[in-house]
Amino acid sequence: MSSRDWDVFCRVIDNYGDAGVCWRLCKDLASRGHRVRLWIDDAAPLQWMGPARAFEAIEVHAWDRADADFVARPAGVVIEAFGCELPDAVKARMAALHPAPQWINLEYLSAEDYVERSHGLRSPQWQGPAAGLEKFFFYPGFTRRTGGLLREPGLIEALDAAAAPASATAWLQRQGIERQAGERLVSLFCYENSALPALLDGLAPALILACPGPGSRMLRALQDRGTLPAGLRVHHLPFLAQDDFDQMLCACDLNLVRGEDSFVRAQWAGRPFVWHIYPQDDGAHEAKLEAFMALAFADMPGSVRQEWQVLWRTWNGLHPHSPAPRPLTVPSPQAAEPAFRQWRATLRAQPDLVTQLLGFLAR
Ligand code: TRH
Repeated sequence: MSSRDWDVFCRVIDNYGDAGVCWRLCKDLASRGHRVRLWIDDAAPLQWMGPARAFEAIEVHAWDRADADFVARPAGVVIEAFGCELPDAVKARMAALHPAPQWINLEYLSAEDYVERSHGLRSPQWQGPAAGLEKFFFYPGFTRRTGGLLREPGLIEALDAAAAPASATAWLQRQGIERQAGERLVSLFCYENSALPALLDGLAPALILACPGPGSRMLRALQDRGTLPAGLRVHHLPFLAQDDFDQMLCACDLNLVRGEDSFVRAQWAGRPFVWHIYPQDDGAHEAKLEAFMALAFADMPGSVRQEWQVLWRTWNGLHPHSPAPRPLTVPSPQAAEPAFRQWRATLRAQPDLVTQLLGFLAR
């Protein structure tokens, strides 16, 4: 596959998922020998997402310089991430070029039915600065008729090596984390979550690795008040580089993840996980959560499916398990591990997102 020129446009709506997904996409493309520019309105999180060497391979530009600085590259590819709406000047420069760059709108991830129907659809531009161009909708997803998931070459092998007990222990030691005998290791990355106290009641004995954010703040408040349930210890983490974040997911027995990118990486880690879906005001997240569970849990043994569905719904405050009963029953991660690994194997059998994107552009 010959290398290409890519321009990835990303606007950070809130949190870190928009930047996190785009940064992983850029790193994946660069690692396959492509030339990549990232236009982003808040590049600060990239500094901790790292690694530093990625900045040698990827040109990072300020979004608000795109009007002045963007030079369309013939036969290049422009990625408009998550419907971020390209600046007019960028569209005009694309339209003025022959051949024009290929234009892809990379969408948010969902397991809902509309994804298969909408993946690859064409959107001709009839008016405005992009008149005459067409863009295509590219939907990541979990099935063969979608654009797949970001999975850089060699990822699963690297994660399996990271999960080996000696590597996991060495990684924990490097972070200054000491696990005591018999403790479950649980990562926590979530939004504000009223079910957290109930979950904590059902988690002991455990060492919680708390990522920065609302979960960590709630735990600190409990610690300050001296009301952390017996048998729980907490290690508050700083922001980790994405590679370290992935390694942490591999080292844990149970991962509580959120949003889009950490949710995908938990699946690649192959450990039992619970997803805190990004809550939407109109409640659209409920159907999105159910669609994912319907797919991912379908082939799990009945008892595993049942227990984990209850936990996932309760963690997301969904009827009929809200408010969460205390203590919340946390099923055995060990018993569920084979089922989550099987789901990973199903996903792994599908081509990854960048491979699919390259195939789509070459069609
Ligand atoms: O930060 P998020 O809540 O982002 C969300 C989602 O993208 C959601 O779909 C979107 O609508 C909303 O933002 C606007 O969760 P997510 O997607 O897991 O992104 C977090 C990123 O940060 C991910 O790339 C992992 C990375 N990360 C690290 O690299 N190190 C860390 O220590 C932590 C806590 C996160």
